[in-house]
Amino acid sequence: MAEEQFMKRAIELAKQGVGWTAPNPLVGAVVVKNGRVIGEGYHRKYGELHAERNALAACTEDPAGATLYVTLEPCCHYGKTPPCTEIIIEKKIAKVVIGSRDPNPKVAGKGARILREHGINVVEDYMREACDALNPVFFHYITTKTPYVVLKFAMTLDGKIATRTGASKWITGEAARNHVHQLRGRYAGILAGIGTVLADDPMLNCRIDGAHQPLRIILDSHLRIPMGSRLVRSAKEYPLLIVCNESTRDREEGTNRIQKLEEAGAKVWTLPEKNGHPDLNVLMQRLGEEKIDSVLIEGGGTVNEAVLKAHIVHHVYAYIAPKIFGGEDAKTPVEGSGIRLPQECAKLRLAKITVLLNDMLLEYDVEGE
Ligand code: AOF
Ligand code: ZN
Repeated sequence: MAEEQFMKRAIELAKQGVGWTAPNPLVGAVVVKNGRVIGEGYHRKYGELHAERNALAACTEDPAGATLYVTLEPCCHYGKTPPCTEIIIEKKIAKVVIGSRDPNPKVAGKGARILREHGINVVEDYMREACDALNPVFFHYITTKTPYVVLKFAMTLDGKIATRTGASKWITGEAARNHVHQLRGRYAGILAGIGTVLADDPMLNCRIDGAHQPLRIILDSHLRIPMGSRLVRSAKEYPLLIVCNESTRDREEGTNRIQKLEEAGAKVWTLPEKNGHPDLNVLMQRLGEEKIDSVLIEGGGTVNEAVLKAHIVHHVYAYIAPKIFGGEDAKTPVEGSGIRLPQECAKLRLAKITVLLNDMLLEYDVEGE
């Protein structure tokens, strides 16, 4: 196998951890001796062994003198697990080929240095771009301690998210809708506004067997969420967080509602307000403290406008269906008052185009966020 194949394999292995490693990275590792793979591993779940240790433990023969391909720089700190550098040295690995650099301040170049100090041949930045693509969430979270925020919407070719009567089932086809469930299994939290809840009574869970279930976060300034909604009724089964204004809690009826929601299994956060709604920047800080490293926004136009205005969005998924609804009253992905001048808008860079049967998925990175 060519060298590239070994790192490609490590990347494939890393992906098997999708949804389960948050807020830690996706990492894969392959041990190669005499041109043959003798061990493979990946980071399976937050708090469990790192990829390197799993790969070394899985070796079918003594890895002394072998090369380790790993998608992320090995760690050198005592965290939930002992440093990977230690086991690499102990097992007498001769060469370590690293994809991504680790921006975790506890590692950040020290892992590679320690290996070199022990006479190991270290190659850095090997297929770095492909390895970096595994972990935009981790790279953002470990350096900012706030979640990586992804905005998702589905619209018709003429930019509508519903018809003029508000009907929205369905805009995209089945392949695109399945894709959304994959996203829900990938991100730690999923956020929507109370408007969407009242209009659609959604579940906002991931309907893929065995997938990770995201924390369902509802922006609900005045606690209007019905106790009979599917979200509240399923709160003991799928985690639910309702975010309201501090002033809502301070009213007597608010206190009662919070108590009832908590009894139903939901968590309720009361946050300081900004423009009459929970301050989104404070929310992001709080979610970060709770180890929520990523949030998928499935908001509806009001929430979408609010998150864009708060400059908290890092990536956009826009599904475009081959339909034209028309109608000046038909809703669009971003409501509110909008911006005044073209140069005031967020700068998006086209990152990827995917065809999903008859629909298109356009992905963008938000620059400077
Ligand atoms: C992982 N899995 O395969 C690698 C990681 O809290 P700990 O002890 O699990 O350490 C987490 C840090 O270790 C993480 O932030 C990253 O810098 C480094 N590498 N982490 O969870 C892995 N290789
Ligand atoms: Zn490690």
